[in-house]
Amino acid sequence: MKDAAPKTIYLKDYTPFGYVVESVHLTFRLAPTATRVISRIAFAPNPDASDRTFFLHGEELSLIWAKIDGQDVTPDLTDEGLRCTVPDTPFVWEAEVEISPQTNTALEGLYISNGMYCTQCEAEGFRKITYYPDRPDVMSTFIVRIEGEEKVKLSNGNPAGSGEGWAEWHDPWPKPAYLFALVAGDLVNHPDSFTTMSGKQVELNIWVRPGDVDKCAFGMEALKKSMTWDEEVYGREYDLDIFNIVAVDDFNMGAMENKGLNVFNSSCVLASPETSTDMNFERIEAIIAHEYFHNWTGNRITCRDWFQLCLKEGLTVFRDAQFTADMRSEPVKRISDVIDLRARQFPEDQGPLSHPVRPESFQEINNFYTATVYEKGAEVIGMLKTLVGDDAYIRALDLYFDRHDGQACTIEDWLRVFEDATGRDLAQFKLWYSQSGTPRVAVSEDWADGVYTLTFKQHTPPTPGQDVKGPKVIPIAVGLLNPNGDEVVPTQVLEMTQAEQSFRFDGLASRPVPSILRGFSAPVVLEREVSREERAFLLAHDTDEFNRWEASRNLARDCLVTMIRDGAGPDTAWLDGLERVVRDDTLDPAFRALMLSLPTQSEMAQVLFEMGSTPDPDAIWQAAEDLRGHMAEAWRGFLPELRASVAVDAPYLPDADQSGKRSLGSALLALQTRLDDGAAAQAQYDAADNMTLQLSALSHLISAGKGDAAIKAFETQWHHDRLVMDKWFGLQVGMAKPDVAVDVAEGLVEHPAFDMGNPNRFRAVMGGFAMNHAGFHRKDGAGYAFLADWLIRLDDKNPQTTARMCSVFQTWKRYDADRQALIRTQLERIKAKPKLSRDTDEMVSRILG
Ligand code: LYS
Repeated sequence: MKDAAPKTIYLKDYTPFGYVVESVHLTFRLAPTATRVISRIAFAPNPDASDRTFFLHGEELSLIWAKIDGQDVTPDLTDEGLRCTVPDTPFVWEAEVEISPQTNTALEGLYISNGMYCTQCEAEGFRKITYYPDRPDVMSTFIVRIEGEEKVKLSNGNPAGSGEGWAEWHDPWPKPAYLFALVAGDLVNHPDSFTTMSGKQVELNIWVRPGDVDKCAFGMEALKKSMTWDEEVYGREYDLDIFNIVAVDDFNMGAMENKGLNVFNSSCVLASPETSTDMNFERIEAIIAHEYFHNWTGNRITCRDWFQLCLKEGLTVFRDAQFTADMRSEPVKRISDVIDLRARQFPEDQGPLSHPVRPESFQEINNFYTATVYEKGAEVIGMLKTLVGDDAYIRALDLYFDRHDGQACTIEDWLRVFEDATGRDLAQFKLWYSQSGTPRVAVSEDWADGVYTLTFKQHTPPTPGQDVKGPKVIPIAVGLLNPNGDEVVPTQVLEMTQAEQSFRFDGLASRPVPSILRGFSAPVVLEREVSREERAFLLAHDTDEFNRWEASRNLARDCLVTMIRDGAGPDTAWLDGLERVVRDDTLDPAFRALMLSLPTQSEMAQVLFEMGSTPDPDAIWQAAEDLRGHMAEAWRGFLPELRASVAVDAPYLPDADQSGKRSLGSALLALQTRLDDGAAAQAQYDAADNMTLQLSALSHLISAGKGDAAIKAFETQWHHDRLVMDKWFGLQVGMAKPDVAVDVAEGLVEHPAFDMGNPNRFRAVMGGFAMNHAGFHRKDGAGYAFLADWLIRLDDKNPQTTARMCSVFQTWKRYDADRQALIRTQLERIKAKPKLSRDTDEMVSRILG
């Protein structure tokens, strides 16, 4: 809990710890409210450090005894740890502490979820397990002994013996404490094995509660594919005899890459066609890959301090995106990632929570597991790869693994391998790590005497703590089309380094149409006056799928803006162009489905705000409704037939091909539901034999106001399955009509299955509600008050999830003065809560600005 004044930690203050840890030996005597942890840690003075203060982190621990070299000592205890006088030669520290996993509702450290012991240590949870220098630059091998009656007892590394009531594990690879994990419970496994590229046999397991073992096969396949892919693409081999994955019901995030013992939110690993959607399958595949890839990018090479978080997360997101693109469709993955980046990272980067990819200060590091660190961090690596080229990228990565294996590194180390591998100076590129904010790139063009010139001007608006920013290196991928739609200049990457810069193209027969920022080659906002005709031309002819999609997206935005602001009708020329794409059966159905997805209401609010108008959530909602209604009417003649043409009549597979068809089918069904009062959706619901079809039908029925029967039937069918019920909770409030969304949310929290202690359930309702843009922003402020009530309630139990959920208020300055005042009242009410957690306090303070 918060001290008098929250402490800010700065990157510039980094100093190494005064001691190295040579080995760690831990014994756990498990008991729900009185687990004993006995530690024996060999320390030696660190020759690279000057400060010899011996401070060990420790929070919420009861110290039973402590010894140095076998002699009892009495350390000075504070709320944050202990200090002790120690010899100036190597010594052995021993201690016994007591902790209470049963009452640990923060889900950080050692806790109990559904009767099973598990841990979450990243970033700073290990200090809730025992006294330790809990910082990523302190690495050691670990021996762990677990004593308890639980059938299964797991920790990191390789098994090193077990007997009646005990098991021992030995992790030979030095690691920081944040990668420590322990799991114990009556679990069952889905086993398999993998032979690595050098012929080593690795035992693989997914551990779950009894009853879930039939939902592991897909995750296991994903794991084996990830292991093969990392060998083939990055030359990285697995390094232990065993790899365990455990599914846990109560978990604050998606998953965690603990060495040899990945712990997953059960929603991110358990899958079956009946209970999981295509999107769930794709996400599970990606998260399993992400955590597995961390074994090299994160574990073998870790971070020196938490400011370097993007070193492992940005890189690992980049790697898992490459993996998904290889397993599925590259353009579809790219477009989906950009949709996500704009929905989550852009608002963060352009609002009060804006921070650099490598932050320079924090109060609570858990608040920096953000879209900026992860997703913009990955974009930065994508740009680096674009700038140096594919071969040099691989050379740099090989050098990174050779040079830094076993080390705790920085962004400087990372950039230096690229400099050394390529001879390039990356000083200016490094601004991507230190400058916050989304750059805006204005484009103008000139055509004279057969020479076509593109001029770019870059500018990054001020963000908290950073008023003025210098120009960055921006790779801008450009292709040129002639007026017939033929590509006359294939994609080339223009390297922008100055505030303003021009690029010439000679020898063209006619004035070209440019396709700029192909593949979204940099995370910037492009500013260019483009006529509807030119966008429609690109929609029809661009060879770059991303920009083809982008052209339509921009037309959709323009169309919605004129509908909202000027009360105009829809842009029928765009809809004709869109119709041609949607009906073009030579195109991937998944791509066509993305073409049909309209900008979200929140995105439209941002668009309007940037144009200088105050967004009215109700008007935005109405315009989106009108547009969809118009599309349905205009396409009435071919909707059922087109939908039938993409129906899958083979047994269910969650692969790219089938899921693309279902996704297009669902987008078409959404429109059809507007014409037939839900008849087709109800028919799909009744016939569905997989969750994708069942849930898409349910969502269309709810948004048409015809969902009551299906909502009841769904509950009756699935009340026993917590992950499916999360969908049920989320969908009802997410798809509710705006005027009733608050009432729906209020009803759901009264449901006996609502459990605020379970992050998945809490997020299903509160996250689903906040996604209901017009419902959440209801004019009278009832939505804001409802959410604030629940954040205040959750804060005592689970600060991490509370703080994260506060970010739904980050865009508050977009809205009108009345709404801003209502939101401010709620933020101040949260801030005034007695004993507010450090996590929530930091978030609310930053949002208030
Ligand atoms: N490292 C984890 C990941 O794979 C997340 C840990 C979050 C800790 N608060 O992204």
